[in-house]
Amino acid sequence: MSVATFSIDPVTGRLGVSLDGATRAVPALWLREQSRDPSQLDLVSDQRLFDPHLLPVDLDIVEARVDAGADGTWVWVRFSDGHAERFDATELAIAIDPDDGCPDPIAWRSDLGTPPRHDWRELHRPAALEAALHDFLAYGTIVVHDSPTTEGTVLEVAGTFGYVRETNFGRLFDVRSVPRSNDLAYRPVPLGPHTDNPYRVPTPGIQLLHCLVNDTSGGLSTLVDAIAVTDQLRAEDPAGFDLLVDTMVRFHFRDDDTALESYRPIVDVDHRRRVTGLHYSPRLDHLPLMDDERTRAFHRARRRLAELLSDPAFEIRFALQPGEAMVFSNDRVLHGRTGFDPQEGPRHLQGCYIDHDAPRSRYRVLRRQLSRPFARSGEG
Ligand SMILES: O=C(O)CCC(=O)C(=O)O
Repeated sequence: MSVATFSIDPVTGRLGVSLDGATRAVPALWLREQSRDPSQLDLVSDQRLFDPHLLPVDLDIVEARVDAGADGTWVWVRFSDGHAERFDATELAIAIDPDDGCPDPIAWRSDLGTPPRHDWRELHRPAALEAALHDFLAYGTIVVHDSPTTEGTVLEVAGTFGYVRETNFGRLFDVRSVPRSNDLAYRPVPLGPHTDNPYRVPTPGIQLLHCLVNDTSGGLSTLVDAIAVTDQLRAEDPAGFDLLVDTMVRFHFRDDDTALESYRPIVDVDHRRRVTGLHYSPRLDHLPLMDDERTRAFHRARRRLAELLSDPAFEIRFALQPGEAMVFSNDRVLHGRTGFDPQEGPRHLQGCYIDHDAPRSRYRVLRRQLSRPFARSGEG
């Protein structure tokens, strides 16, 4: 990863920044917005004391200097609105290429074997929780083992990582075979890889499934990493990948009390077009009317996505044992299960949802409390 460095152009005297082998001028308006002067920024809340949209559009840098010394490198600037400030070059470099302080995702395939495992009895220890959060953020899934097999434990496990999100299914939902239930998850049928509730806004970020009992020989849990699968899809068919990113699909759910509906793409990407996850549930998606060629191309791409999601090379499959809770990013790690025969004995899981933001926040706070060095993403 290259780090932005600042210099003054010896010919023009303009302040420049070099990044990824190219040097360009630093826009005055951008730099002025970075102000950390106490007259411009409340240092306690880290919130601005001025409205950046009120800066003059023709703002300029009238004088600039880069000073390297024992206390670091500083960029001193005087702006045409009279404001002068000494900026810490390291902080400016971070503003250009921000690091959110969480590990980067690690794409995985079937050779992962099982999700990283963490002992419930240890998670009250900050270092153990930090390690569990690290693995969750990197792999998108962990299994918490040796938790009690009492009803409602899933909420306690969820509370360790974030805040429970209640839905029309309740604060928690029971996954067991119920004839004529309002969701196929509550029948003994196999479930292919899917994300939950793509019809909800926002979709559930993280799902927990906690096993209370499984006396059947089936009902194996399956997980697939959307990042690994879409890496492959993008390499094979970049245009098809783009269609799955750029086509808004309608998802909906209806029962007697609920009517939910959303429009979103099947593949979600971030500002750098890196895949963050999928909205994928082949029982629930409805295409917009597009021209014939685009519709066929979309179908081809979605079919290939489905093949890859079901390819054993990408899937891990395991029996969730009583007392184990599977925690997984609902959009990044698609889940499913093999079918089971309810005549063999009971199978009962309890599930709930939490949002993405709390585990990330807890990880950052724990690292601060444990005095871990601030690491660039991916350095753990
Ligand atoms: O029964 C399971 O293991 C998974 C259930 C499921 O896919 C769900 O509740 O969304």
